[in-house]
Amino acid sequence: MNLLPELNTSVVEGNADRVEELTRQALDQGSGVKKILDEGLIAAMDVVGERFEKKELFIPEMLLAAEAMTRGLDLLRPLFAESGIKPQGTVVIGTVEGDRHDIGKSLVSMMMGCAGFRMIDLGVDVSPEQFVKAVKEEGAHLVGMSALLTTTLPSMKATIEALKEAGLRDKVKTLIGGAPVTQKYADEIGASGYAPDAATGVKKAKVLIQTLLAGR
Ligand code: B1M
Repeated sequence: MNLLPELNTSVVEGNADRVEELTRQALDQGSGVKKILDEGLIAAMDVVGERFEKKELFIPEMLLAAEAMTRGLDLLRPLFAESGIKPQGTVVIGTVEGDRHDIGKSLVSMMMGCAGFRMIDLGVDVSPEQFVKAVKEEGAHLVGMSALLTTTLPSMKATIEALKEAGLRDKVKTLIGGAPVTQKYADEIGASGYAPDAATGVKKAKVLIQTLLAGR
């Protein structure tokens, strides 16, 4: 019996226990990791992203779906290396210095992780120096920054400046988001991209990393 359609629906519905159960069963049945990931999990998050864009579901449902998917992903992650699935790129993400708002950043981080990126989540109140250090240590392709306070927007600019000073600006792309952030602000501070929501963030991250890798 093909369990993947039900796995897909369970992710969309945010039923984490069922997702864990079905992922285990699908693995036991011999469905490949990549098939489970693509058809069961990632396809479901595409549905969630589309419904969110159409305002058919909202943040709480999106968080539940992301948590449910993470439960399935946790079972698959150890098997990725054996299956030859390569991460799409490494993303260092955090809420910028002075800002402790966590929910939006974590949602973006989870969705990017679900989309196949290797995520280094630095948490909240992350200083420019911490971002720079993590980019160097992890060989990141993208720095994702979140800010919810107008008072912490300048920390995004400071981080981009710090990346430039460390000689990393051409080696890494930057993506910013959060309620007070706009495309105009991204352009002003020289960020590579801006995303108004998590689903767009995933799409932009893919494009930015592809552009970076094409230029190397
Ligand atoms: Co605070 N807070 N808060 N808060 N808080 C806001 C942001 C505020 C707008 C409320 C208000 O006054 N109406 C206001 C900011 C005003 C301003 O600067 N213009 C505010 C304030 C003032 C404060 C304090 C200063 C209050 C105080 O202590 N006097 C204080 C600051 C603490 C600090 O950070 N140093 C504070 C504290 C808190 C709590 C701790 C109580 C709590 C945070 C809990 C937590 O995160 N664990 C909190 C909350 C919950 C909020 C509101 C109510 C909700 C924020 C949220 O989680 N939204 C918020 C009001 C609001 O936004 N309606 C408010 C849901 C989340 C999923 O959305 O984070 O926007 P969001 O993320 C979205 C997109 O923006 C985007 O994708 C996400 C999903 O679609 N996105 C990205 C976000 N990051 C991205 C990164 C990307 C791409 C997309 O790429 C990397």
